[in-house]
Amino acid sequence: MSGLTIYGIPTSRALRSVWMAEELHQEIGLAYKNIPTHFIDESKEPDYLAINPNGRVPAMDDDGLILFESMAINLYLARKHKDSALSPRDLAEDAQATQWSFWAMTELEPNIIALVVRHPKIAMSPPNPEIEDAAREAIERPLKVLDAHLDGRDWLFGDRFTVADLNVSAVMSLSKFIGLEFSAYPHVQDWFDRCLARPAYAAAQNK
Ligand SMILES: N[C@@H](CCC(=O)N[C@@H](CS)C(=O)NCC(=O)O)C(=O)O
Repeated sequence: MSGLTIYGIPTSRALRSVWMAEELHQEIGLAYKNIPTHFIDESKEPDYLAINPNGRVPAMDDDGLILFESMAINLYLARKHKDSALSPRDLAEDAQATQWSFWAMTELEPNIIALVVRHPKIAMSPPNPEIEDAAREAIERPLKVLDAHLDGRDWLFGDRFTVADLNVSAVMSLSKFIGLEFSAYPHVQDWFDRCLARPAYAAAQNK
């Protein structure tokens, strides 16, 4: 397919990549299309499986380059569009963007998801107080690390909102589904609010 296409409905992890594409659209005029593929059924259709054989969203087609994994898609788009403020400016920034993206996916996401899927509002898995308590405890360490890192900083690195801020806050935004707060971590909460106040985040949600 020509141009940039992001597959996936915004009420899913696809929001991360739609948000990234929307940031680039608003900042540098990048044109993109969002095909709102649902993750339950549409992602299992043969046409979609040919794009992402995992049957999950998001996926991306950029002039024939096909990628899955939200963080990989966003890092690729940031690296490609060097004229964007979200793009890493040098190898050191690129390494930090990779670090924080991997960190969000390994330290935070599994534990936030463990809480989201068992929350009565979502109820995708049966409640399990033992797993939920362990997940709540497990996010304390990374949140303390993030809070200390953000003490005296507005953004994860540099003087601007970058793909790293987007990737980490987008992973954390799963918490919105269940009203999970970060107010015990004041620097995290302020930064998280700053990230989610981005007009592109609102626009991506309304796709
Ligand atoms: N690690 C992947 C996870 C993608 C993922 O699990 N997406 C969910 C929607 S939030 C999905 O497509 N689930 C459908 C399924 O597992 O069958 C990413 O970040 O892109």
